[in-house]
Amino acid sequence: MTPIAFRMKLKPGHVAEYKRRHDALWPDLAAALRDAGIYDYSIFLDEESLSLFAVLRLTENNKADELPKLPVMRRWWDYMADIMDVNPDNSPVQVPLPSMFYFP
Ligand code: RM4
Repeated sequence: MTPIAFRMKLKPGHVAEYKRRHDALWPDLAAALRDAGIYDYSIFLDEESLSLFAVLRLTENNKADELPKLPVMRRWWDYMADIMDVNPDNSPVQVPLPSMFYFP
């Protein structure tokens, strides 16, 4: 499937901590992402704006819509809420990014 992308936002002063937490991604979260059909998932940082650009692919019959219901996803979002812009339920504020170019 073609990649999809969205933008999130890091709070100031937490670049190293954001990287550290993702370098140590919980194995049960990695398994949940994989089981939901997510693969080839990257997050890039714009150091100037602190925007985080997530790019990922989804398998054809993915269950990504069900991820927010999983306790491990909720635990991760609670854990990340101190260093990212989040919604009232601690899910990250995500802005979809429409594709403008694709060179497979
Ligand atoms: C991000 C954010 C996303 C999650 C990744 C692994 O910081 O919490 O929702 O998919 O981590």
